[in-house]
Amino acid sequence: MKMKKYTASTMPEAMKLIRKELGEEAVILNSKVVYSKGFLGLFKKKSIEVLAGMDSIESPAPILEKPILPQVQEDSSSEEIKKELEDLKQMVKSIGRTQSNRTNPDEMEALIQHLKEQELAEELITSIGDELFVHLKKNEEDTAMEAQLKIAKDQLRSELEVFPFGGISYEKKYINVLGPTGVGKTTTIAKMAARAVLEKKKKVGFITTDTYRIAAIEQLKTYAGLLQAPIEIVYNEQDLKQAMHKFEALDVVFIDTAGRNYKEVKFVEDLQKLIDLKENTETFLVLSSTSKQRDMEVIIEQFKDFPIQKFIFTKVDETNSIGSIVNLMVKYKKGLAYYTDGQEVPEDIVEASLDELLNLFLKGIRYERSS
Ligand SMILES: Nc1nc2c(ncn2[C@@H]2O[C@H](COP(=O)(O)OP(=O)(O)OP(=O)(O)O)[C@@H](O)[C@H]2O)c(=O)[nH]1
Ligand SMILES: [Mg+2]
Repeated sequence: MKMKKYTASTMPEAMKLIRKELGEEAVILNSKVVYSKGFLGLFKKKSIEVLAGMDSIESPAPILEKPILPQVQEDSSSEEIKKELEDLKQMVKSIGRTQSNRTNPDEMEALIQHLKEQELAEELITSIGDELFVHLKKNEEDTAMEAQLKIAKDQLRSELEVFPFGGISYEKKYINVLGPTGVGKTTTIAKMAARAVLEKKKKVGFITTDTYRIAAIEQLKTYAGLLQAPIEIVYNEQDLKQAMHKFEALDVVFIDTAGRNYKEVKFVEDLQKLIDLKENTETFLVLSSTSKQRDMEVIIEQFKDFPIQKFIFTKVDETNSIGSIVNLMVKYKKGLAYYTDGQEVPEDIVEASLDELLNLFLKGIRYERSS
């Protein structure tokens, strides 16, 4: 690939130069705004520096009198080379994006800073930064935060809209709630169950496999009692079968599990045997938004054999940075069912929607519920 740096006072001017020299097939590998020194720091002149590249294979081939290779062979090999070059081009582009070294206009710093404080993944910040950069170059007067927020929102929307949002579908009878110790599984079950009873008029029941601690059973019993819903404690497959039988007439059954043994692979395997995951079950993984992203990734890996449809993030009231919610959804291609924002049952739970998440994410530094 042939590469060359061009300097011009505007982007269109730079593009003109590039097209003239490298032709229509030239690709922009990087661009940045540079300021000339100026007299005593005054009268600084702004210009655009663009790094452009050109695949020599794509330039018009010289016309040969006699083809050197049979036509068919030439076609297939040049196709292969073209494809390789295309891959290479994409690679160069993606390197350029993540290691972006352009000088951002000052106007976008506040928003970029907010995204960093939210601990949004670097690639996502870069993709938003690219959009902001283009916008600010095109409309130099329109630096308003409102316009910038809209761009950031649209960019995040395009990353997230492919994933499912929203709570219990009520299409499956069993709601299997998994997650590490103390993230708020039992509390979140109580909140979801209260909504199912109060808002959806469903007949609910509870199964707990958390047989390690009396307190855990008592905790769920208290919530079940408040909702006048039955609860079954399950120690083995036989118990589970009986509980399922007893709960035949119910609409929704919440399955609570102990968090503390997820580190032990054997327990995860036992649990899988205990609960027939294929049959009529919706599975959520509960994570606390106060955890470190790296730790959450380890947990997600541990649960990779479970058919997790959506995440639930708890404790968003206890953190200032919720970028990890977005990062993990994108990284693991999962939806978002709910997030919870306090200890009060049943109030402190929000059914997730893409708009709600974007508002929450792009709001001021401190969390406040947007509705
Ligand atoms: N601030 C805040 N606290 C929460 C939230 N959700 C749960 N908690 C608290 O977190 C603590 C643990 O909640 P549990 O529901 O017992 O957690 P768990 O995942 O069932 O825990 P184990 O069963 O021990 O694995 C409790 O003190 C809850 O009140 C939330 O959204 N915000
Ligand atoms: Mg619990």
